[in-house]
Amino acid sequence: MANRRDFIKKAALGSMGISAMVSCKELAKDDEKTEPLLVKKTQKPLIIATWKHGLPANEAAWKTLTNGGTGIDAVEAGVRVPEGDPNERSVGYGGLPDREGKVTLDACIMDANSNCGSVSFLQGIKHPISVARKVMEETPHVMLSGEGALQFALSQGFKEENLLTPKSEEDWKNWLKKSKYKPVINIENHDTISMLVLDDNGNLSGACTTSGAAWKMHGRVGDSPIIGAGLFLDNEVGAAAATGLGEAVIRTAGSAMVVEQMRMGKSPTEACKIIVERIYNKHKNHPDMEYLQVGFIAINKQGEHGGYSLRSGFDYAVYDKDNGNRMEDATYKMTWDEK
Ligand code: SD4
Repeated sequence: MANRRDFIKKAALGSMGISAMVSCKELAKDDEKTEPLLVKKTQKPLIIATWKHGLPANEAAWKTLTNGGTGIDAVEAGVRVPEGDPNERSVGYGGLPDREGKVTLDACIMDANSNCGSVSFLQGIKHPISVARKVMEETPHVMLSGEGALQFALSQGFKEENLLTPKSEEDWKNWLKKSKYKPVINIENHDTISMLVLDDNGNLSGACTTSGAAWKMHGRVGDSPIIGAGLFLDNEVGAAAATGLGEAVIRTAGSAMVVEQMRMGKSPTEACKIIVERIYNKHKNHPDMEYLQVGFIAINKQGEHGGYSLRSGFDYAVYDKDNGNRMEDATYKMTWDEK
């Protein structure tokens, strides 16, 4: 544990030399597990996105921004990359299905004016994020679900298609043999993409999209389409997004709370850490604890970014002008061996 933490610390310190501005802050001294959390500041624009599929997603978002697109154009273009990739088994086309073999998708999007749109339990549409954007721009509502979301998507010209790839179908049939439900995040390759952008004008945008927990009950909706849970931003303060077990993030209004911590002056990493600690405290005696993983990413208006997860293994992609596109390890509370 110490070694990995040292590694993370050193890796982060190593990047200090090339970062535009970096400072170091200590958190509460009474927390033995606390490590110095770096405040990483970069030039605008800045894009961050969860997990390794964040790298190609960031590329697409960066291209959109630098070709004159808005922050919303960028986050939509970015997360559409893993949505359309059949090899990404946790987002959009090729995502692992529920226990009935249906791929059901959740997504949401939010702009700097607090406009937002969301779809949940949507089936048969490859790019739920683009439907969420249409909900935001073309309807008086924030959220459409299930059959209604599908009807709306079709009315907007989206094409219905089979999202269950042969590989996902095979995995589902194998799972059916035991039918054991255990949504182990970042082990079962079950990773939502959440993306946050701070554009050249200092405005924030965010998007989040997923096929949700593999083998979930039919009809289950996670945190990812819920504004305030899977994604939240306040253009006066900052933006945050979640990955991990959605039930735990919903129970704690996770992303909204991270933004509120930043409003109270915490750095993005500190803010994420405080809410992860809260989730841990509320779940340490909960049956979900055995496989619980939750991670947050956050950026603030000053161009600082950070991430923090309950358990090891969470990383996120960061793209800025100075350092290009790269992965950063999130700091974490505990390893998978720790209770
Ligand atoms: C969900 N939060 O549906 C999503 C899943 C996820 O990394 O983020 N996995 O609960």
